[in-house]
Amino acid sequence: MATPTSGFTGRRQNRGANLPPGQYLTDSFPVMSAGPTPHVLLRDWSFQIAAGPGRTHRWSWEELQALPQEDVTTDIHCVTHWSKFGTTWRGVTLDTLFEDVESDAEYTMVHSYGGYTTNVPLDDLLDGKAWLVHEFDGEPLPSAHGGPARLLVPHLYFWKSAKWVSGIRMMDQDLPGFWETNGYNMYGDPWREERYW
Ligand SMILES: Nc1nc2c(c(=O)[nH]1)N[C@H]1C(S)=C(S)[C@@H](COP(=O)(O)O)O[C@H]1N2
Ligand SMILES: [Mo]
Repeated sequence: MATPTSGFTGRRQNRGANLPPGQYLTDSFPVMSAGPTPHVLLRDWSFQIAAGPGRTHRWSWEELQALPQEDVTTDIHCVTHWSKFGTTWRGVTLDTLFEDVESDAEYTMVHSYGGYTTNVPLDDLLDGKAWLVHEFDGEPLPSAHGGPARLLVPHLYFWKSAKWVSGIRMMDQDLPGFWETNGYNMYGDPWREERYW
């Protein structure tokens, strides 16, 4: 099983090797939002995976909390060139949420409260590569950073980690989300500097 910790410990001596090209390191945590912060009451909150007609999987806040939780320590990389090392989160791996989802679709659109969208290939959400997180640094995730819950896909640029996430829709073809429509890369690998197209 893949470890939820992406190896922060022991790499500190060689910080440069963990910094993707064109990035600089910051200890602060910038807030990057394309619009106003939506506020969702926990009793109204739900997360759904839409795999097709009649195949929608939905979790309430209580149901999410009842699932196995993982602590994740990972580096994050924003397309605006800042990177932050060793961020700590708590949440549910997408592998758990996709366990009972049956679909042949290879692409997904991630949706947020407030209307933000971003496209991510299904493979990039599975096998220990993505989480639905609701804690940062041992505290409930602040709303500015996507609380009550956001997606965390740390191996891609951080715009793929949708804040205030509301659900995932399976797609047969790769369609652009909000930033991708506005010139950002369809995939967004920081190690290949896939910033724009
Ligand atoms: N819903 C939503 N999610 C979003 C964004 C946004 O504007 N709306 N911005 C993205 C971008 S460009 C980045 S870099 C990160 C920023 O997350 P942060 O504000 O916690 O640093 O969130 C991503 N997720
Ligand atoms: Mo970003």
